[in-house]
Formats: sequence, structure tokens, C-alpha cells
Amino acid sequence: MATYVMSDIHGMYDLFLDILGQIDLKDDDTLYILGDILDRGPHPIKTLLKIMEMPNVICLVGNHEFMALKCLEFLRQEITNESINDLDDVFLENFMTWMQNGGGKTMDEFYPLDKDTQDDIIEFIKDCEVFVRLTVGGKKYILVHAGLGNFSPDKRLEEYSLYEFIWERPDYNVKYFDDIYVVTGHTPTCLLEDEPSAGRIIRKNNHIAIDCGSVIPGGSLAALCLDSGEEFYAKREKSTEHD
Ligand SMILES: [Mn+2]
Repeated sequence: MATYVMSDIHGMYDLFLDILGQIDLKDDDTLYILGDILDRGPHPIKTLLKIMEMPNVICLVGNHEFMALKCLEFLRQEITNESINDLDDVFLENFMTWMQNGGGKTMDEFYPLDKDTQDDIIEFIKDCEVFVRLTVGGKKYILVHAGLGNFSPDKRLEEYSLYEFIWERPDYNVKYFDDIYVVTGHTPTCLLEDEPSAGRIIRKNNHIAIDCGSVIPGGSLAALCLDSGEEFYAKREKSTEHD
């Protein structure tokens, strides 16, 4: 009955399989994936389809799934006079933003799929959680992709906007809660050079930062067992798998 957390796979399918091999997920274990399965790395849709087959995985939405959803839903509809009229500046801006953030890799794998599988993927993304409250071994956790933007101790979780959950980074130097750990992805720890454990999972001020930069040269995909505190890493080779 172990609980694991992981985040920001970004299409790094081989690293994902490596971690699954290490944690040896049992039927009664649960793995939470805190978003950003898609984009940037070589196999985002292959990774997502694998996750969709795993009954004991619970996914949260990341900013990359959100960007993809907004574009894929529009792009896969039949082109009609009506939909051409919808091709407005807002859509084009969304599309440009997604492409600049590695969406091309997701498009490449999404388009050859049959329509039913495309539908399944879109529905799966829509069903992802935005945040999860959890108690493991008597310790309380909040899981969320990016952070609690515009944090205030008096603000209820239900009062945060989607943008504050999936885009805005937390301040790891501020303890948000005395009795709750906030587990986040989105911010690659290998880029936090001032932190003594940069590149590893960072635990600080009741924050737990688990995005170790799977798609960044020299970075890793990480997983954490919340029951034991054990950390697992699959390190990205410096020169393969990604252009
Ligand atoms: Mn992100």
C-alpha cells in the first residue's frame, strides 16, 4: 500500500520505464503523476498511453497538458466554415505558445492515431486532477503541478485559480503550512543552483520539489515514496533521446 509521487516526465518514455522498474509498483500501490507528461521529449503520447493503461496511477494536470488540450481539441475537429471562423487570434496565440514549449513532439505522435484513441487521450487529460490532498503515514500532503500562486495562509485550496496551480512557482524559502507538505513539480531542481541538493529532490520548509529535469541534459526523472522517503532516479544521458 505504498504511495509514490513523480512529475514532469515530458515524453521521456525510457526514463519512465526505468523508474517503474525501480519502484516495482504493486497492485495496491498508488503512483501520483503531477503533470507535464507531454511535450519536449521524444515520446509524450506513448508515455501517456502507457499511463492510461495503469489503473493505479492518478494524474494531475500540468501546464503542458493544459496547452495541449486547448489546441488538440480545436485542431482535430472537421474544418468547416464555422471552425475556420474560430481560428482567431486567441487560438493562434495558444498554438504558438504550445509550439514554443515543445508541443511539436506531442503533435507528431498524436496525429497518426485513430480517432477513438485521440478521443480517449483528450478525455483522459480532461479528467486529470488539479490538486490532491493526501495523508500518508499520518503526514498530510498537498500535491499540485506548479505551486500555490499568490499564496496566502488564509486562502482555501478551492480559491486558487487554475493558473495559480499549474503555472506559478512556489517560494521554497517560505514555509506555507506547519503541518502540510506541499509537493510540486514544474520547477526543475537542477536549475536551482543555490540549493545544496540541486538536481535531486529538494525538501525544504515543508516543500517537496520533485521535478529533477528529466528532459534537461544531465537531469533526471525522479520518484519519491511518501511512506519511506526513499528516492528513485533515472538519469538522462547527456547526448541522446532529445534534440
Ligand atoms: Mn510545468
